[in-house]
Amino acid sequence: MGFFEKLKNKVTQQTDTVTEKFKEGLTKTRDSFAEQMNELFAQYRTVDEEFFEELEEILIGADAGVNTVMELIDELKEEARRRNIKDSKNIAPLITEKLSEKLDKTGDDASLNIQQDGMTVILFVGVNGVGKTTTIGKMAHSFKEEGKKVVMAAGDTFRAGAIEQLDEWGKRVGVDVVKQQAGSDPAAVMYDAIQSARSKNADVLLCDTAGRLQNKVNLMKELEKVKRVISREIPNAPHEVLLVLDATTGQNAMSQAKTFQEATDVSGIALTKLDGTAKGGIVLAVRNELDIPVKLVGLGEKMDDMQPFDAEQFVYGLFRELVEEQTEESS
Ligand SMILES: Nc1nc2c(ncn2[C@@H]2O[C@H](COP(=O)(O)OP(=O)(O)OP(=O)(O)O)[C@@H](O)[C@H]2O)c(=O)[nH]1
Ligand SMILES: [Mg+2]
Repeated sequence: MGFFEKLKNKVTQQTDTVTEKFKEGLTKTRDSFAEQMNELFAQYRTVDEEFFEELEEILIGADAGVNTVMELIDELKEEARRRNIKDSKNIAPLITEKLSEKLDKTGDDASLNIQQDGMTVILFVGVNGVGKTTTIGKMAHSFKEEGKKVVMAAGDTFRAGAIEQLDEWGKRVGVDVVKQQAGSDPAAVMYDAIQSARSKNADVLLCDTAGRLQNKVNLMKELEKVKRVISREIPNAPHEVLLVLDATTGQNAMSQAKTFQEATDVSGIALTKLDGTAKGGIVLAVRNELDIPVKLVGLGEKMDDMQPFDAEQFVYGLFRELVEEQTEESS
């Protein structure tokens, strides 16, 4: 069985809604990528040096990251030689296979660290505007759908309107929000939130934080303090520190990750706004060039537009026309 058949079998084992979400959310990237790939296949009939150079450019142009792309191209060349692929139209399954391998690199640790006994505390960090509050709202909805009791903590006490924004999400998805006045100490909000979540027997506590303070040093210090308070109240908590990155910001997202990684122990990445970019290759760069797994992807603004990251769904979302075409031909 070829890679396309395997891929199709795997993704169709999941529910159609998941596949549809990835399809919808990746439309911009898929369209742009498909167009460029079609041009590439039309222009270069044989898999030669120029073909690979052009492919390299397409991938780098999609924000897939220079190092990752160079590695990928080397592996492709080697494998194409080994499998004796000469005709460019026969290399598409191999490209998708290698891409999936790269995306799957960190394997199972892409799942969230959910406590079986007791409360799971998840802290969301990231610069302003990346989508922290929205991601928390979406996660609250998804945990609630699973039947879990959720509480949210309004830890962004700095930005005007931040508390109200989380409150709004609380109303929308039907989840309690623990908050204090604007300008209060976020560590105190967290302390309160833990007590309140405990008394409600909550399964999950989702903690919002500020994306901007007077300066970056202050922000990092505040996050550290917030984290310390949480750990003091619940050993091993926070169980996840999710760094939220905006996919539309490309290499900027990469440098933000490095800054946050130095200041706090980031355990995973939520990559938002993939629906807003034609450069979805950023997932590849984030996954390969940072030592942090991508755990969640944001594929739109609605409450059910957040999905656990799934390499196969992602690759299928990008290549589905090709996969459909070629699996139909061969069946
Ligand atoms: N299209 C799209 N928009 C998103 C996504 N996630 C968040 N947004 C939008 O991005 C904007 C900023 O989101 P917020 O959740 O307020 O970002 P934040 O990180 O909390 O920002 P600060 O509170 O200022 O630090 C909002 O307009 C969201 O609707 C996504 O996956 N797709
Ligand atoms: Mg916010």
